[in-house]
Amino acid sequence: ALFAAGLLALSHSALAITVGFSQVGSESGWRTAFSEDMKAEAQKRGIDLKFSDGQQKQENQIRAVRGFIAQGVDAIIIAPVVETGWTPVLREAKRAHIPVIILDRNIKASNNLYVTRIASNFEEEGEKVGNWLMNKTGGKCNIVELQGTVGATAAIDRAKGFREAIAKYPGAKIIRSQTADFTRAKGKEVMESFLKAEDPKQICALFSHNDEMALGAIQAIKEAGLKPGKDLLVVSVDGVPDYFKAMADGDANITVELNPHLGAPAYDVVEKVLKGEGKDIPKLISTTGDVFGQDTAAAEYAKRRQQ
Ligand code: GYE
Repeated sequence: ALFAAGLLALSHSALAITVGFSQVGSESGWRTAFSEDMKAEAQKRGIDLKFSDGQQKQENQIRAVRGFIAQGVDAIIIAPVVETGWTPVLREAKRAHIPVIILDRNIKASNNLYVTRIASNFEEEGEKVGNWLMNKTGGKCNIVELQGTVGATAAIDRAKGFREAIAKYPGAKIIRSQTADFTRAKGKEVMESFLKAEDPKQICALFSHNDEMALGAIQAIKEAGLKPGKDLLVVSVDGVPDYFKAMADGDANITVELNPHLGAPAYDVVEKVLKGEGKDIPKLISTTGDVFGQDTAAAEYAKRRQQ
């Protein structure tokens, strides 16, 4: 029986698909939800997942991908921190005949170096936030902006979409803008510096490129003796449970939801490609999320905290 069990384990591991996944890091609640989803979905499907956390450094990610190639994994998934600099390592994967799938942020590389990219439309998210804010303020608003990681698509495109939405309103101005690397700690720190550099009464709204930085900024706004969500509007992107709580408490105004459940669509692509059915997969599989506000925040928080 022991021998049979051993054989079974052997055949199982020999049959299992091995996937290497290079993740950006764990900078935000959205990111950790995404990592959890990748792990849970792999387990569900019996996929042997090799997970690597790049700690927001591209060189760590490139090293991880080279490691996956050396191990001879069946497929590689990359959630890239920044857009540029991927071509050499993607060429190495191609030479080793290992298919690569890109999740979330974009890369600047020839599209024959990867199968597909599965992502949300970040420009549209920025636009949705901008439209809501212009509607709310009648187009008159001094805005401070917390940007995401420099060189990351989520930062570049959210900034762009937001600017497009406010461009037609001469009374809307971005008076301060700085990166806080998508983290809560830096969000707090940079917001503190904004509040010192400007007369806080002159700031109408904070646009944060993600909820995590907004949550840090809310802390800073409170410590400065102001009411976030009232004295100063707070608008953001992601839809993490903590931010729904902040909206329910009146500390934040809106967010655009970003789906962290990328595991199922990503492994669907992997399985298709490995069966030789990858020919007609489009180069971009795109989704977009809805705007959520204070009215539904308590109910949404109750739903999401259990997940
Ligand atoms: O909004 C943020 C994260 O790349 C879209 O990265 C993603 C962003 C997300 O850490 O929370």
